[in-house]
Parts: sequence; structure tokens; C-alpha cells
Amino acid sequence: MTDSIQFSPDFTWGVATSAFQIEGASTADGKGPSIWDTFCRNPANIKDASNGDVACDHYHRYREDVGIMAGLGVDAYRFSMAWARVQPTGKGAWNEKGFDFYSRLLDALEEKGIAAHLTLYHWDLPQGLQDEGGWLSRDTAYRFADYAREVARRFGNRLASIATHNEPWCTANLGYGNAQFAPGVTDAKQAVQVSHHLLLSHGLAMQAMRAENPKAALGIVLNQWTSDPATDSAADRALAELEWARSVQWFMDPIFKGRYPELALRAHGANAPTVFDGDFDIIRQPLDFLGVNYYFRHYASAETPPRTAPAALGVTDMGWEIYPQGLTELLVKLNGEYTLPPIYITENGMAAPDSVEQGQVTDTIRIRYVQQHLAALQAAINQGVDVRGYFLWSLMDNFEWNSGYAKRFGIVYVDYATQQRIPKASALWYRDFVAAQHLQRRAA
Ligand code: GBH
Repeated sequence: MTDSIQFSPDFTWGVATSAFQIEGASTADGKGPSIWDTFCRNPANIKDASNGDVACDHYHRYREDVGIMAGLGVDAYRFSMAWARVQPTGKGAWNEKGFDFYSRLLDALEEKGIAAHLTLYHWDLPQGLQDEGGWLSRDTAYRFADYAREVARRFGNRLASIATHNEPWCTANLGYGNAQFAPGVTDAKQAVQVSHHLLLSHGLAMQAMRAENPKAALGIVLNQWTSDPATDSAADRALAELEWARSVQWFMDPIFKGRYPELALRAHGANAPTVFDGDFDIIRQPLDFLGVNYYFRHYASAETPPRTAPAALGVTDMGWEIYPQGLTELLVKLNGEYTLPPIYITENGMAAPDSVEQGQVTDTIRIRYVQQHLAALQAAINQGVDVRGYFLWSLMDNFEWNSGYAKRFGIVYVDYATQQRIPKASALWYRDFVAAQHLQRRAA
């Protein structure tokens, strides 16, 4: 089905990972502990009682992994930096050995002509900052800006883009709302305050990085979904609207409009955040790009028990509905509500129960998932949305947060016992698809 799809010749094709999920080497070369190291120390927090101590051992195998990307022929790699690797307690002295690792990684990428797209924060706050209040403390936003400035100073010229946060919705709501993620707090009021400090930290980091390196392409990555009412009832429609306000507009409005959405603010009531004068001026920095992570839609049902999504195309191994048209609808809706910078799909992909049979992993279902979402992406582009690139989540199987290693999102299979990497059928398909897209580059 994607045979007929032609994206623009300069469209960026990439793969994505994040530091804690792949690097391992959790104490190597002076790295400090992060809140995810701490969270994993309580085995009850992770489904298979695992941790990130070794993960994909990417810290030691990055050359091989970059080689795999080169074999796939991708244009770009999205990854994150472990803050505690380069600044072990989140403030004070820089750890040169930590920066050296990322410098070596950038060398390897440059050698293969793969563009580097960095995310500064993919959920692994230095534990030292958590001990002083973490994201609940306003100070942490200023520490984050210091870190961002230093990264822009050292690496700004070597990076195709820098995103401040990955999915602050998750940091706030899964970290402080329902305790699925580190630091494992359940406090609705704290979750809202944390979301404000994350946005503030984004704005401060943008200012700091702009001042340091005016040429760097800067933005943020948000997880987003459309919210469909399960039925036509007034209650379901109201719930869907509230969900859009609470999840999408809550992060988009401060950045693009300089305020919180009224509907969500009212719903938060006494949990509404403390906002200082001038905060929105800081948060509302022009972006060079917006990263959108899309996995599924939200299905709003006010009934008890709630109706579940029909999932006509099935569900993934995470139990998430496969709903490609949601990607089209989301992008078109965002484009209507906001004046957007260029968009990158910074994550999209699926977990499947992959296994190796005679040396091969036949993940046909993942190929179909990606094809369907690329068709949906093309439909959004045809409707006028300015999308410049697509990053498949993920390059390889990795530590899927509170699901541990049991869920596999990679297009490359990782045998954790041996650390052997085996490209799945989806990797070979993606390689061929990207090659076909590149052909028209030469033609153009
Ligand atoms: C992304 O987040 C992450 O950026 C990445 O690290 C991760 O590996 C990947 O996706 C796959 O999970 O409302 O409590 O039911 C995932 C995004 C996960 C956001 C599930 C919303 C719903 C949680 N989403 N989530 S809940």
C-alpha cells in the first residue's frame, strides 16, 4: 500500500530511541543515578522486575548500532541524553566522560552521514535533583536551563535539532498522577504543578539555548491524541472535549497562545497550578519545529464501565487500539487550532510479541502498522499540514519503562542474553521503503 506513497524528496526518514531505554552502563564513567534507576530498585514497579542497568548495552555497542542504522539507510537518528551522565547530580560540575560518550556517538553518526536529533529530557531526572524536590520544585526548571545551555554550547553545531522535553504529559501524569512512572507519586495537584514547571523549564531552556547558539533548530516533543466520544451522548462529547483540553491544549496553549485552556483550568479547580507573573512570556518561545508522538487515539466514554474502542484494525501488544486515521485527524486539527512550525513525527510504532524462528523475526503486523500510519500521514500532508519527517519507534527492542523488557517495539530484535541484534522483517521493509523514497531524490 505504501508503494504508491511518495513523500517530498527532502523528507527526513529516521528511527528513534531514548537513553534510559537502551544505554545501560548505569554507573559507568561517573554517571549519577536517575529517578528511573531508583524507581527500578523497587521490583514491584516494573512488570518483569527488571531495570536499566544493562538494557541494550548501547553505551558500549553504539558503533554497532550506528552501523545497523547505516545499513537501514535512514537519514536521521533521534535519541536522548542522560542528564545524570553529563552532570551526575543535576547541578554543579560537568562530567567530561559523559560528554565524551555523546561526542563519540556523534562522531559515529557523522561518519555515516546520519543526522542527529537530540532530546534533552526523556524522563531520567538526576536523582540528586529529585532529592531536592524534583519537578515539583521551581528550581529544577532553572537547573534544566543550565544543562540545556551547556549542551547547546558543546554540541549545538553538530545537532540537526534539539528538543527540550519528550512527552511532558507523561512526566507529569504518569510520574505524579498515577505512579506508573518514576518518581511514583499519586497526587493530582502535584501532577498539575509539575506540568507547569516542565513548561517553564522548556521556555527557560529555549531562551538559554537560543542565546548560546542562535542557529540551532529548537523545539519540543509532545505525545498527542485525538479524543473521540464513544457515543453521541452529551456526556461523552463533553468528556472528549475535556480530554482534548487536558492533554493536548494543556501543553500546546501555553507554548503557542501564552495561556492555559480555560476548560481544563476549570476542571483542575483547586489543583490549578501556581503561575508566576511572566511565566507565560517565558514559556511562549517561538519553536523551529514541533515533535509529535502518535500511538493511538483517546476514546471518551462517560459510562460505567466505560465503552472501549472498537479497534476494527486490532490492538497492539500493549493493548493499544491500532487507529491510523487518528494521526490524520490529529494533525489536521492541530493545524486548524494553532499556527504551527514544521512538524516531525518523532515517534510512531507498535509493540508486537516478536520471536526468532530460524534466525528470522517475521513481524508482518508491524510492517502493516507503519504502512497504515504513513498513508495517514500522507493524507494529513495532502490536507496542508507541514510535516518534514518521520521517526519510527524504535530502532531496537528496549526497556519499555514499567513494562520492562516484555514489550518489544523495535524493528531490530534484541536477544538480551547475548545482546545480539537481529533486524526484523520490518527493518528490511523500512530499509527498502526509505531507499525507494531516496530514489526520487536523485531524480529530482
Ligand atoms: C512513548 O510514550 C515514549 O516516548 C517511549 O519512550 C516509549 O517507549 C514509547 O512511547 C512506547 O510506549 O492514560 O495512563 O493509560 C508512550 C506514550 C503511553 C502516552 C501510554 C499515554 C497512556 C497511559 N503513551 N499512555 S494511561
